[in-house]
Amino acid sequence: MKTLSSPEEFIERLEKYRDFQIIILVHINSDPDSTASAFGLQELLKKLAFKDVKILAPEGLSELSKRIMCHFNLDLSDKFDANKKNTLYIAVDFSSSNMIGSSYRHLLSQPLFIVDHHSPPGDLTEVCEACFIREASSTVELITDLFEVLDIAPSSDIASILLIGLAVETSKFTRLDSSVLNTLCRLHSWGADAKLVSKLMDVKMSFDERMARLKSAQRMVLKRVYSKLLAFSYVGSYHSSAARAIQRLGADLVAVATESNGEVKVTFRSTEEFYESTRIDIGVDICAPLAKLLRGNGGGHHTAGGVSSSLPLEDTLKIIEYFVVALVSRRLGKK
Ligand SMILES: [Mn+2]
Repeated sequence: MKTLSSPEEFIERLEKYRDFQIIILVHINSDPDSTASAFGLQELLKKLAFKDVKILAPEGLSELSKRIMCHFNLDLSDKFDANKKNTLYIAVDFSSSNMIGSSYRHLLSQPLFIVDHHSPPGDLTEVCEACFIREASSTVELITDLFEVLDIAPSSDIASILLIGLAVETSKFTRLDSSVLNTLCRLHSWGADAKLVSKLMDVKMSFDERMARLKSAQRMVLKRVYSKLLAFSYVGSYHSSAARAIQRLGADLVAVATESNGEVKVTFRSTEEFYESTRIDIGVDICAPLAKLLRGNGGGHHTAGGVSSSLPLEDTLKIIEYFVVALVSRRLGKK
């Protein structure tokens, strides 16, 4: 693995690929962090006079990402040649191969760069040419770092898009730290339009999403371990949204599973308070070991993450519940 923590080095490595076709890849159901980071990076590379820089969203964008693109009149219709010899891929906001559908994984055998904020780093970091990875609230923060070190200002539209990505990833700045604040100041100085955050983020939830949230609450298994409330559930779709909903109901940690096209996925969330009092990092302590147990992939950061599982939904849920309850009991039992 060639992990680079410095943005300067990352840019330096890119120089070698100046004459390549560069394709920025976003993850499945690209969220505003991934989408904003891709457009930010595309603009930065164009300003650095890289000529051929395109964005590829192999498996679509989230509803909110679509809204952002529509508002700014952006599209992803750029034609690119998947067989072109000299192609460099840059994965933004993911470093695990399960974040891109199996029919596109072959693309990753080409030279690959990664910009990502998830930990622990995923399997793609083993095969990439270079990766700029640091723990941060969002990939937007890392893209902002790149503009900053190069002393290049993004357009005000890109600054606004990055701001929305940051707002979504920090739940409208409820997870605020000095690094987020610093990024906010920079985006503000580049002309980001703060009013757009509420305008674009306040989307009425669809009937199906509300149904999924309510069903997940209805099916929830609740466990109390010392003073912690742990919730486990499953839904047919919108599992991330359902996890957020159960967290808002009052759970300290929540896991919601879903099964689609024969693949089982689980999303985890915990509160900042849960992390502070248990030091259980969802990415490191839950998703990474569970990925092995479930023969899948996984990753995340300290209060959010996900795993895929090769086991049936019911077995997956049992293992997760057992694993998480035991982990929390051990951590808190020692205190
Ligand atoms: Mn992200």
